[in-house]
Amino acid sequence: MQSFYLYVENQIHDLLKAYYLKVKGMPSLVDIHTIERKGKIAIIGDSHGDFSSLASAFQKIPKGAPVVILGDLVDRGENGLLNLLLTVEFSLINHSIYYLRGNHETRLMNMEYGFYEELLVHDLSQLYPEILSVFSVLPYAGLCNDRLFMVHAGIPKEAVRLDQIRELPRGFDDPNDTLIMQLLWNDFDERTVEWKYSERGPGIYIIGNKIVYNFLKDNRVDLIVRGHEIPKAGIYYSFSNHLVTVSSFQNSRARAKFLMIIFDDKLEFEEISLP
Ligand SMILES: [Mn+2]
Repeated sequence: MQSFYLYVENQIHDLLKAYYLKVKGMPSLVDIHTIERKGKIAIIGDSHGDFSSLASAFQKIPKGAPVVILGDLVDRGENGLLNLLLTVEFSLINHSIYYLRGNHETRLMNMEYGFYEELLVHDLSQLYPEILSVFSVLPYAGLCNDRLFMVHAGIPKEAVRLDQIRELPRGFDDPNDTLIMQLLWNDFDERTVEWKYSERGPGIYIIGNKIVYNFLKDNRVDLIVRGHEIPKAGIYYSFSNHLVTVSSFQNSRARAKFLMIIFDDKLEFEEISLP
C-alpha cells in the first residue's frame, strides 16, 4: 500500500468514490442559497496545485457561508492531489462547498500540464481513472440567490439561458460539446462588442459587451464571477463591476486572493489575501 502525506491509497479511493456518488446526482448548474437574505458567499479561483493558498482560504472562510471553488485545482503547481483531496474531504463533511469543473479538470490538460506526472511521482497513477470520473461529473456552473452566476471561464457566445446550462450532459473525460467547451474556456474583453475568436484554440471565444449584458438581462442575474485568468492583484473587476475574475494561487507575478460577496440591495465585495 502506498502512502501519500496523510492519506493512504485506500482512503483516497474511498473519498473519491463517496464524492463521485454525491456529485453525480447534482444538476449541471447548481442552485445555492445563503441562509440569511443578507448572507455571504466565498468564491475561490484557480489554485493550480498551490496547497498553502487553498488551505489558507478554507481557514479564513467565515462559518456558515457557502463556498464555491471555480475549478483548476490541479496542474502547474506541485500539490494538485492535496488540493483535490482537501476539497473532496471538506465537501463530504460540509454540504455547502461546491466544486465546479475547470478546463484543467480534464484528461488532455492533466497529461500536458503536470497533474498526471505528479501522480506518477507519488506512485499513485493507478488512481487516475477514478479521479477522472470525479472530474467528469463536476457541475459546470453555480447560481447563488438567483443573482450571482459562477463559472470557471466564460459564458457561451450564444448568450444561452440558465435552463440550458442546467441541462447540459456530464460524464465526459474531455468534453467537446460547444457550450460546455465555452463554459470551461472562454474569456472576456470589455472593448469587444459581441465576440471574437480566441488564441486559446478552436471553439474558444472572447466575449464582449453585448453578449455579457444580454446574458445578465435575459437571466436576471446581477453579476458573473469566474476564474481561468490570473489578474496581477488576484481579483479583477470589469464590465462596470458586473464581471469579476478571481485567482487563488501565488506565483512570482500575481497575488492570490479569494472573494467574499455580501448580498445586500447592492452586491458588496470583500477581498481576502492568501495564503
Ligand atoms: Mn482555466
